[in-house]
Amino acid sequence: MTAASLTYFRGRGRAETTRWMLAATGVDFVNVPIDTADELAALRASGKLPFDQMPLLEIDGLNLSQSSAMIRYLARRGDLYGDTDTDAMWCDMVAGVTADFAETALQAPFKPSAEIAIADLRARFAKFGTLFEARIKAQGSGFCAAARMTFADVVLAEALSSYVEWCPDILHATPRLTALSETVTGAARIAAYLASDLRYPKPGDDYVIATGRVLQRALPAHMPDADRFVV
Ligand SMILES: N[C@@H](CCC(=O)N[C@@H](CS)C(=O)NCC(=O)O)C(=O)O
Repeated sequence: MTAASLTYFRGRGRAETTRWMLAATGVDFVNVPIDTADELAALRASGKLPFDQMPLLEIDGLNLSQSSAMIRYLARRGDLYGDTDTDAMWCDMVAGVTADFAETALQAPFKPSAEIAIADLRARFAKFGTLFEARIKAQGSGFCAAARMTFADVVLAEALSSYVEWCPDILHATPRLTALSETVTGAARIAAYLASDLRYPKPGDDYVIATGRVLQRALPAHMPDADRFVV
């Protein structure tokens, strides 16, 4: 029996940290893709979206909104929030800055060119990469928030995976980040997720166009007929 379902565009986006956390905590799930404005309207009419936004995570009889709430719910449920209040505080701090850091990767496919996206990612990594490295060193466990893996490591590794997809050499001077990333992506459940059909590919123009079609909003200005879905 499926334990959870995750409703979102047919792609990674703001649902991807939740997918990694579902995998990390051993929850079977299905992706429920929303491909059209009518499907989104029906979802909104269902009353399952308290703030009208996707992603939607259905689990344990609950309808969860906000990816930050999803990852924390799963962290508590799956014992990935550390062991002490101090661990939890570090989890929240690192997960918070990781969300800021990840935003550049989320925006990358919407940029006018790969060169611009890569320049943005490199600039963002130049700001945060050594700070993450220092945090892992200070923690002393090889992880970023506690003596064992937490959800902060999972979401950090998820963000790094996107940076590496765009900039394969970007971790070359940050050995602790590299090791953390390898530990998380090598964990059996996450490795199985990444190799599965549940894992969507690196987002490209098709994904950007799909988000515009579903949300009926303008595409990035560099795209032809950018207002094609605006009603
Ligand atoms: N902070 C939220 C952002 C959710 C969000 O912006 N979702 C977009 C799609 S990626 C959406 O549903 N937009 C439609 C709307 O806001 O009405 C999260 O991480 O879950």
